[in-house]
Amino acid sequence: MKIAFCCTGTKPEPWIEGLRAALPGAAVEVWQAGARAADHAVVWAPPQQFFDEQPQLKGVFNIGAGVDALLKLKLPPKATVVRLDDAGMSVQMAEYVCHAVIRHFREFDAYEADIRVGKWSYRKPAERSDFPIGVMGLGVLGERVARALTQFEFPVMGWSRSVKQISGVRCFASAAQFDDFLAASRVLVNLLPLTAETLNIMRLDTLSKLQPGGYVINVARGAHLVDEDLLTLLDSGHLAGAMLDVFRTEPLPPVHPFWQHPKITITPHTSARTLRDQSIAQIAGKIRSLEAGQPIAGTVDLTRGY
Ligand code: NDP
Ligand code: OXD
Repeated sequence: MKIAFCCTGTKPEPWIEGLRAALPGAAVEVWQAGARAADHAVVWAPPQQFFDEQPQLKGVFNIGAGVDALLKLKLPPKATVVRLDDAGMSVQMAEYVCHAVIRHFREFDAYEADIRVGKWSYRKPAERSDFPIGVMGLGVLGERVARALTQFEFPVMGWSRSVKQISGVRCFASAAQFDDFLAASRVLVNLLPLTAETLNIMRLDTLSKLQPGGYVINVARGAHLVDEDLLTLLDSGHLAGAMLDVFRTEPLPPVHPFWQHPKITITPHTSARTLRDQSIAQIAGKIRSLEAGQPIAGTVDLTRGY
C-alpha cells in the first residue's frame, strides 16, 4: 500500500515517521510532482496538481476537521474523503469557548486593565441567567462545547440541521427554528462547517436578533462572519464584544480593524489544534478500515459539504 503525504505548511518528517510506524509495510512518502500513484493521501490544503496527478486515490484523509478548502478542489472521482473526527480537538475547543465566555461574563478583561493601572476595584456580579449561550453546530465539537458550558450553569441552547437531544441543552433545528434560537441567545458560539448554506451566516440581520449586549465567539471559519456587520453592531452597542479565532484572510492583514478594536479579542486560528500523534493514530486506523471495507466515522458527505 502506498500513502502520499501532501500537507501545505506542515513539517512532513514527524508525520511520515509516525504514519510509517502506525502502518508497518505501507510506503509513506512526501508527494512531489510526478510521484508514482498512491492508494491513499494524507492532506491539508494540497494544490490541485496533486489530485490531477492522483486520480486513482481510494482515500483522502484531511488533517483538520473542516473540509471547506478541500471541497473547492476537483477531487479524485472514487475517493472517500475523511476529515478528522475529534482527535483531541473537542477538549481544546471546550477550553477555548469556556474561557471566552467566562472571561467576558466575569469581566476579567476589565479587571486586568484596572490592575495594570494599580486600581483595586470591584464590579457587580452578573446573573448567569442573563447570559444564555447559543451554540451553532452541534457536531463533534459543538456538542462537546455545549455540554462543557452547562457545567458552569449557564442556560445553553444549540442549533443544528437535524434534531438533537442533549442533556441540559435546549436544542433547535433547521432554518425554521433559526430565528427563535438567535432570539433566545445572548452569547453566540459558531461551530458550523463552512458550506454554501452557512457562508455569511453571521451578518447584520441575524446578529441583530441576538439579545442586547450580545457577544460573538467565532471558532469555525472567517467567512461565516460579515466583518463590517460585526463592526456596525459593536459601534451601535447592540453587541458588547467578540472573540474571534478565524478570519476571511489568514493571517489577519495588518491593516484590518479587528487588530486594534477595543471590543474584539483575536487569536491566530489556534482554538483547537491538530494533535499529531492522535491524528496519525486515527488516520492509520481509518486507512485499515477502508482497506477492509468497513464504514468510517468522519466520512464527508460531498453533496452536504461537511
Ligand atoms: P461536524 O460536522 O461534526 O458538525 C457540524 C455541525 O453543524 C452539525 O451539528 C451539523 O448539523 C451542523 N450544521 C451543518 N450545516 C448546518 C446548517 N445549514 N444549519 C444548521 N446546522 C448545520 O463538525 P465539527 O464539529 O467537527 O467541526 C465544525 C467546524 O469547526 C469545522 O467544519 C471547522 O470549520 C471548524 N474548526 C475550527 C477549528 C479551529 O481551530 N478554529 C478546529 C477544528 C474545526 P447535523 O448534526 O444536523 O448534521
Ligand atoms: C480544522 C482547523 O478544520 O484547524 O481542523 O481549522
